[in-house]
Amino acid sequence: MPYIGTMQQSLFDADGGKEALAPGATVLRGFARKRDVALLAAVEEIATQALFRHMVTPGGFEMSVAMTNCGAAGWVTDRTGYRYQAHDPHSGAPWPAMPAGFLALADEAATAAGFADFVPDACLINRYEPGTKLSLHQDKDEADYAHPIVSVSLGLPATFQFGGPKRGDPVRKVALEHGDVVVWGGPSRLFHHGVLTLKSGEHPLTGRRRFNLTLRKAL
Ligand code: MD3
Ligand code: FE
Repeated sequence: MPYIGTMQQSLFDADGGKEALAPGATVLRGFARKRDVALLAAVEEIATQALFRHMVTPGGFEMSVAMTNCGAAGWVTDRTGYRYQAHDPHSGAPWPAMPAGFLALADEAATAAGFADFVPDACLINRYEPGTKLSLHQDKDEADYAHPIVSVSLGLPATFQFGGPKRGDPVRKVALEHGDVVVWGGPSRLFHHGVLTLKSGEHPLTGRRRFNLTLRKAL
């Protein structure tokens, strides 16, 4: 077995394994767990420069999930629409740089799920508190859907829901816990998905919060 293959296998032995959710969609249970403290420290540092905020949808509703970004491009929404932009609209400054640890985790997870050479340029950071949710939607503001999306869950557990290419397609529920990583690509890249209302709880590293890092190649 080549060295890289052996290394991936040992990573799977150390964490919870790999589950196929749908064609192109893979859950890597516990894949980010051994880096949880460093990932959360990086989120905290990013949030000192680009504050978490509740953005407004084009329809005029304030999102219950608080968001910030790092990387060359950040996802934003306001009354004029959804888009990626290089500057934080709150401060006017460029988004904080993507930490090297985010890039490494994204590439390792994508590789483990069968997507080579994934180099994200955008990381949306979502912060959930009990009572908050993310309604069913598609991620379609990126330039090229051939790239996968890597999602990292930290803190309180959540129930993730995902459907299919059409809004009315049946929806499946998946429990996502601290350290779980999901890679979405190929046929499932444009599937509808969302997060059910977060239940209250207490996590030793994040308290009453869940963070989700969504690593994307947006530009
Ligand atoms: C399925 N975030 O920020 S990540 C989002 O947990 C978003 O905060 C959720 O959906 C969260 O847009 C879920 C999981 C995810 C991300 C992208 C997908 C699932 C996806 C793209 C296609 C299909
Ligand atoms: Fe999404």
